[in-house]
Amino acid sequence: MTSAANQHVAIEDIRRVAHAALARAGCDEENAAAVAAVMAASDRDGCASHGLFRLAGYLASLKSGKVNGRARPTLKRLAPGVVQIDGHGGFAPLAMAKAREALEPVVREQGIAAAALVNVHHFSALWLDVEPLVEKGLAAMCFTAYMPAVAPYGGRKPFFGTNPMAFGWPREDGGTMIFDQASAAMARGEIMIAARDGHALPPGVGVNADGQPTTDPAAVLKGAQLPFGGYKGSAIALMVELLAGGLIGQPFSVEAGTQDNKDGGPPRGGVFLLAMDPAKFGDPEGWLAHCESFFERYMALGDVRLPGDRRAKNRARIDREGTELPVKLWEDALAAAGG
Ligand code: NDP
Ligand code: PYC
Repeated sequence: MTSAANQHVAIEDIRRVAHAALARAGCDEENAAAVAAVMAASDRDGCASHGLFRLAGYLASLKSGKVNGRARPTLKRLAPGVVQIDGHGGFAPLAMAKAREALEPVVREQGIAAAALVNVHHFSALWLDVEPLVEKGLAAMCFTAYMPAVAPYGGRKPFFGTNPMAFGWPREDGGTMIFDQASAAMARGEIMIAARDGHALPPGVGVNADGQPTTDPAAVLKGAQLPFGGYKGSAIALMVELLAGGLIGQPFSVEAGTQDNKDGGPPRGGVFLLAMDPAKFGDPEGWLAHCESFFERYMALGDVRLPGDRRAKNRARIDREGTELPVKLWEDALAAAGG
């Protein structure tokens, strides 16, 4: 049912309007198509925090000149199993596509390979980055840093980015198991939506500017987010900084925050993508059936589900039925697209 403040919109219309708005703000056709596709896919899978909600940030970064909407990523082989994709200051989706294309044959031959994406602006959900590889039977992991948003365990001031990681495992018949999670207790986009909609946060998501625990999303956005799971999530956030920053010669979140012009869009930084061919790790004939039997035993536990199952269910339904967007969000997008 459509609520008074919401508008029912088809996913194809989200993609089309986002594409037109990006093109109008300076993206060339290829970049506009790639970025619009990731926003539409997020709304399609029920991840509003990385869907059309992000259009304003993408447009702001084009308008401020921080991001080059016409950038063409280039590729360099750094080592037999390592490719570097330079995004030349563009949004990440085209560079991600080039990275996956370059990695696949190397992984099939060597069993494992990694891509270092540099000078990109990443603003999307990460399952989209690994899913095309996982659908082709490869396991893949992806990591990126952000700007200071999360206090390390024991601290009270932002230092880590929200630092997401995705891990994807291939299932039979081209299926996937993909988890994709911020190392913050909650993605910043979810907190921004809670602030917009006037919802309180669950306890443990963040602290205010004085370092005091709060469930007020606006206060957390001015204060600091907390890692998930205390010191364990804090350690994951630390690892993401080192993989997506230190390892590949890209800024840590604290550095990206200093360099960023604060236009509301994504900072410039790196993405680390690792892919593996399970058929090359010692059980070439048996790994798939072995893992499927593991998933069967997991599901037989009863009150459990696999990560990604909610998205998969959303995808089938929202693709068919469309989604609800706040009227203002949709009207702003239409206006940005030229009406
Ligand atoms: P969530 O906490 O909503 O979900 C994290 C993962 O846990 C998902 O894979 C989800 O699967 C799974 N999950 C949730 N509930 C269960 C359950 N009951 N049983 C099993 N698995 C479960 O995500 P976050 O808020 O941490 O992140 C949201 C998005 O924000 C991500 O897509 C992330 O990539 C993006 N992000 C992007 C950043 C960037 O810099 N580009 C920075 C930070 C976040 P399912 O989806 O099926 O529910
Ligand atoms: O939701 O934390 C977030 C986020 C940061 C960059 C893109 N999304």
